[in-house]
Amino acid sequence: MNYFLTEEQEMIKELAARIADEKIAPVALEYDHEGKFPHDIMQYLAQSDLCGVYIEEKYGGLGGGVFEMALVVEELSRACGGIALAFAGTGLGAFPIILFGSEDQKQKYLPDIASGKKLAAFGLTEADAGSDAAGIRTTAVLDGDSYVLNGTKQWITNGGEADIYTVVACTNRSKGARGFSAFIVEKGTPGFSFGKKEDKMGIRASCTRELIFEDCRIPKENLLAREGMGFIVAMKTLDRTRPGVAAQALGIATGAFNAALKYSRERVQFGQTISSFQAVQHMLADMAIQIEASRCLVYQTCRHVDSGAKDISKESAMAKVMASDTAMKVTVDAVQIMGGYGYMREYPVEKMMRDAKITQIYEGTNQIQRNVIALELIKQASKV
Ligand code: COS
Repeated sequence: MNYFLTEEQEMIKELAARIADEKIAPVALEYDHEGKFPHDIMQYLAQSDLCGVYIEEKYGGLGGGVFEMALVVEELSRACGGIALAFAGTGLGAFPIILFGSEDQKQKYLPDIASGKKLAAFGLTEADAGSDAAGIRTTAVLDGDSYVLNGTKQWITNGGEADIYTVVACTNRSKGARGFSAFIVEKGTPGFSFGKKEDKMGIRASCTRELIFEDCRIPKENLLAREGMGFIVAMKTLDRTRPGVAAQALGIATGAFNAALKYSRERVQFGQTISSFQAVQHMLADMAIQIEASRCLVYQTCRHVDSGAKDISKESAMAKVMASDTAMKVTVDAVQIMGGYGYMREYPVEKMMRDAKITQIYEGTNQIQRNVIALELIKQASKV
């Protein structure tokens, strides 16, 4: 299918594809089994100028947007959804600064992210605040020229590996969702430490840790936007990064499909390759249909978001649901086509099936996405 990418987008996609095939695919299983963080792959991305594809040129990026970020995430995820997350998680941490940072904050933080010198992370989730993002308990209290942070963020992608954290905390509990504020916190700030590295089902090359704030004093200038804007910062960020999760799911699905197709043309049973059996052919056809339909929605959603459209929550949620449900279905079917080999840890599809699962869960479960979609549909209908 011709997606009419610009010359620059084609170049970005090809560069990312080359890194995926030459650098990631050969080590994906090792990194997964050992839970190894991909510092070396991030170096390759940095050398190829891909770390800043979604950052404005004046801050050292390539000047693209959500679409360019998604193209990189998709290609990397084809080889390993976990390794791709070091890049995508940095995007999630960077978007609050891109969207709401002051000129000084952008000048200070974005060039290092764009060059790949520093990784970023986003801290919203807490033990008792997952889907209910407004349930966060971490506090930030203004004291002179500093905010003092106390609380613990849970399951933070790139936790411990990132240098720059955008964190949402409560500055006025009585105001509910309007009582939150977002901050930039640098690694190494006294009172800021990390919990244990989580042992996960999938995306094991990605590092997931707690962020612990104990009387952590950060300069007042590290407030993003204004006090009380933290929930909006989080929601508007997620509206722009959920297509990235969709792209990750799309990449994982594509990787699994490619492996299953290749295997079906090599595996001989009853004297013929299993690709000659209609039962297998129909599975392959269904997988391809779902992947292509997801790609159409993900790419068009990215374009819609990058166009500056105001209403993007519904489309962004739709892309995430569609692509992540597809990734789960396609990876399960890839394991089925590959049978006993598919189930073994020395073949890649077992890992892809484990990696796919998180895309239905993080950055808002698919149940939450369906809530967002339905509420938006009802809101739009009531305007007619
Ligand atoms: N863009 C701009 N503003 C938004 C918004 C969006 N996408 N979504 C909500 N808001 C605004 C609302 O308009 C409302 O503003 P007012 O106070 O002016 O009315 C405010 O934010 C609160 O919104 P709402 O009442 O809808 O908040 P809820 O507590 O009901 O939560 C959901 C809404 C469930 C959508 C939100 O909590 C959510 O996205 N949860 C999932 C969180 C998530 O993705 N976690 C993963 C962590 S990051 S890996």
